[in-house]
Amino acid sequence: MRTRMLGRAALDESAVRRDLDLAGSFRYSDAYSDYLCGGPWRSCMLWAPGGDAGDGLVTNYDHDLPSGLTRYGDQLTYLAAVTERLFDLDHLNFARLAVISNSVIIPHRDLLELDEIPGSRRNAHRIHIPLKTDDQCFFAEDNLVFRMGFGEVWALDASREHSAASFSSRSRIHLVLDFTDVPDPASLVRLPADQGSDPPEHARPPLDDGERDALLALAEVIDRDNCRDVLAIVVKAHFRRDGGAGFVWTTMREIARRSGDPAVVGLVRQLHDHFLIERTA
Ligand code: YCP
Ligand code: CO
Repeated sequence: MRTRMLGRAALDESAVRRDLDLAGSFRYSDAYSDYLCGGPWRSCMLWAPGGDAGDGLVTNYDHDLPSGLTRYGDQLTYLAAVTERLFDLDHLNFARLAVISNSVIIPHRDLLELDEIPGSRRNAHRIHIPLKTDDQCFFAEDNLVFRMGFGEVWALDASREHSAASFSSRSRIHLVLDFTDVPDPASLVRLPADQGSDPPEHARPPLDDGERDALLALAEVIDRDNCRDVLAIVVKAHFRRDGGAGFVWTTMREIARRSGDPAVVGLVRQLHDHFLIERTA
């Protein structure tokens, strides 16, 4: 499956703003912030297995329990009503607010750490609805970069390589929902089927040879201490220039190789494997 826009949630902007103002006083988790370079990934559970907001790490919830509204979700009456109106709550595991600003997400695949959870209970389908965003916020799936607009309902394939960027100091806030597996994911959402569309590409100029050489010259400065800083530069470049399929991790591996430093080669391999291939938590 590829990421698709399923339709629009027809949100009342002032009602959303009221809920988000209130949510400003909630306690957020910094779980998963190691996926980012820059500001943290802050999240707040509105629905979760057992109904407790918990610590935000999906693997720390008892997936045998039915999902319930948390004490935070309970206060956001408009967003809770929208969620109930639009989605099949029987298969909802988590609904959370996810907030980023001035940050990029390292290209990764999700769900890798959920192997231990029984197939029928673990997250399998993800939906994003932007509640606050701007034109300096981008999402990327493989080598496609696009924007998600306010109120749009996006079905993501989180098992594909994806990434996001906020080049803005204003908070980007998405409602992110995770559902268990069902034969037909379209059945999770109550929206007219004909509203859907593929992501409209945000066209980036091709990365030219000079720019590529400049990035590869980071081999001269990369070390164990600044490896993630170099990764941040390469991920940011991915949102501004089209460097071709697999650009971020190919470039990182080549920078590491050219550095001639086995510690850097090992660290980049470890990061790559953690974000794309295998992880336990
Ligand atoms: C995402 N994946 O792709 C999230 C961010 C880590 C897991 C945090 O939006
Ligand atoms: Co992800």
